[in-house]
Amino acid sequence: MRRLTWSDVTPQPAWLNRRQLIAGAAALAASPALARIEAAPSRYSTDAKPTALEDITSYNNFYEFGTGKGDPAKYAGGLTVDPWSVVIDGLVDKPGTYDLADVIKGQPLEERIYRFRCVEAWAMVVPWIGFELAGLLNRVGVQPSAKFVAFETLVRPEEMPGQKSPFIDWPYREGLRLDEAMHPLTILATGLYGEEMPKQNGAPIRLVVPWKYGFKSIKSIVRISLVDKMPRTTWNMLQPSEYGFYSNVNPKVSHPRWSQASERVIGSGLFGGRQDTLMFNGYEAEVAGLYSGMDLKANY
Ligand SMILES: Nc1nc2c(c(=O)[nH]1)N[C@H]1C(S)=C(S)[C@@H](COP(=O)(O)O)O[C@H]1N2
Ligand SMILES: [Mo]
Repeated sequence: MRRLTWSDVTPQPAWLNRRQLIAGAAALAASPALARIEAAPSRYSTDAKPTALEDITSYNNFYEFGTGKGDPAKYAGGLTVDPWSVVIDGLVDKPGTYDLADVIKGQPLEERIYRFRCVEAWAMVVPWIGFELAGLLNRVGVQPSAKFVAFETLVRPEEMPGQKSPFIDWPYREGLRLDEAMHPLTILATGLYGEEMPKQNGAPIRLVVPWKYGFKSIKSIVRISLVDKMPRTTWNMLQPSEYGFYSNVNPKVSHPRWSQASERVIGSGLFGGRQDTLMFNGYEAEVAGLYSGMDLKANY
């Protein structure tokens, strides 16, 4: 049986233009109906089995659409993702408002099959399509005084019903230290399972930082700012004692209200389906060096 892809559940006209943009006209011309996003496989991909598309697109955290796991799939369909632009500002040589096509232009798309670990202690494996954030940052020219990268999600309460709640001081914000942002594992994802990004997963462009808890991987990005001070971030603003700026996956540092030593595998059924949490979510060999000499308990 053919694997169900996003195009099976999205009416074709809705994704055709976007695919043209993301995949390029050539790929589209070759096979109009069946074209997938052209993306090279990556040596950074895990060989763990990807979570089913149905689970990846129905069990979500995207508080702009509500706090329930099913709310994003229910309400994100109304989000307009075309046109879309991203402001890149702060300590960069080429600040500006970039159309999405321009953000993606020239960046080599890869399939990155990454482990994905929410701070709530559930885990998935997601076959993202994206490109290294470093590629974009190098293109706009990071100035030597920049130390951090700050990200913001769209604010559009007419289309994002969850934004009517003042629970979060919108926009949703996230941030990385510059070396974390420049790390080759850090990507901007524009799709998954070989198709354009489902809206509930952060269309049209989101961050993915696989060694950190999922809330760092901010969705539907409209602003990227290079700054010299550690930026304010949404979950840290809400509950600083529970959610640190770093939020690296760490089985030895418990959340104040639950252990992080093991995780529930999404899609593995109601019973069982737990596995040990891996240091840096399994990316220790690649990223531990970013934190050498740092106390990971103090810098949670
Ligand atoms: N803008 C925005 N980005 C967000 C969130 C959110 O509520 N709003 N939730 C975060 C959390 S807690 C997780 S676990 C992941 C979930 O991504 P997924 O739904 O694609 O699995 O998105 C993160 N990015
Ligand atoms: Mo999360």
